[in-house]
Amino acid sequence: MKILAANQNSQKLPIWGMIAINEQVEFVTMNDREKYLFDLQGFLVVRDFLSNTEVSVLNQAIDANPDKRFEHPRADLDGTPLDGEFGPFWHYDGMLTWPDPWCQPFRHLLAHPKVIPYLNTLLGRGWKLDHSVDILTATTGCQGMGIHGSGNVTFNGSRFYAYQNNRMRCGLIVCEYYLTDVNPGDGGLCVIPGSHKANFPCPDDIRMWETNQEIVFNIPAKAGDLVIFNEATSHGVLPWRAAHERRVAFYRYTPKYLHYAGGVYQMQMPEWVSELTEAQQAVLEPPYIYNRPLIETDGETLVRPRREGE
Ligand SMILES: O=C(O)CCC(=O)C(=O)O
Repeated sequence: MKILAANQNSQKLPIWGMIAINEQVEFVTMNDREKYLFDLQGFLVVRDFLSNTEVSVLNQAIDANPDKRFEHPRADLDGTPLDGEFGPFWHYDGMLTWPDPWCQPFRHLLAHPKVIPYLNTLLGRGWKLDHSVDILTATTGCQGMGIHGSGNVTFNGSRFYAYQNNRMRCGLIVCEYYLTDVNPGDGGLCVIPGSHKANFPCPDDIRMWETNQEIVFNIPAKAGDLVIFNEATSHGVLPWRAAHERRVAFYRYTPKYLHYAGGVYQMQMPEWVSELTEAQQAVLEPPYIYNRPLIETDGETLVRPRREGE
């Protein structure tokens, strides 16, 4: 583990754009094309994010734990094109505490070195896992889910999109790792591109995919691709029509000062957390600002500035 005091970070960062936040440090950000696309669309597809080995180890872990699978309740979508035979997904949860070695590939994704520039750019340095990690799977006949997430219609401090002083900021970000292919027309995750900036409410018949289907984009991507979207971007799920199983790993992150998922917050970390790297542990810290451990772009080094970039 390496811990640097603020301002001692003289590491030369090799790639992409750099941005100084509160004049303290420079860090690697998303590149200009990615910033343009995310700002424009409210989501981004990062192709080939995971290696074939990473995808296959994640899938092996899921295959080895069929007893952890449970069905999401079927919603009453009668008469809408979103309906299907089963609920929208089968979930798996608790992956971070699955017995070794099955927990490892999920722990690895918590602070994956390649995801750091994205989370730093969209949330500011210092971000945390929010909600527990989820695996969503679907088989032919799974129903969809209504489009939700309402842009700028009302200010919502927990799921917003803001752009100011050359920085993008989001309240809640979803990193959705595709573990099987999604081809055009298969179904699964859909978005209304640009809706993170919407000022008017989405009409119910669009939310239920009954009209204006042409504005709803079902994101095709390959196993190993990463889709990042803002929870404020209107998104939903289209019924799964492909013969193969849909599988995605769902990691939600919030800025270091925000906690979304409710419940009684426990300040005591469970024992298993001590098995993680210090960077992975930093992602599980509760919301606070002062002296928070921030992860450098190598995915290992921690810095603890008094405050930065909120
Ligand atoms: O299945 C997906 O990709 C999106 C799921 C979703 O939006 C939700 O669970 O709220």
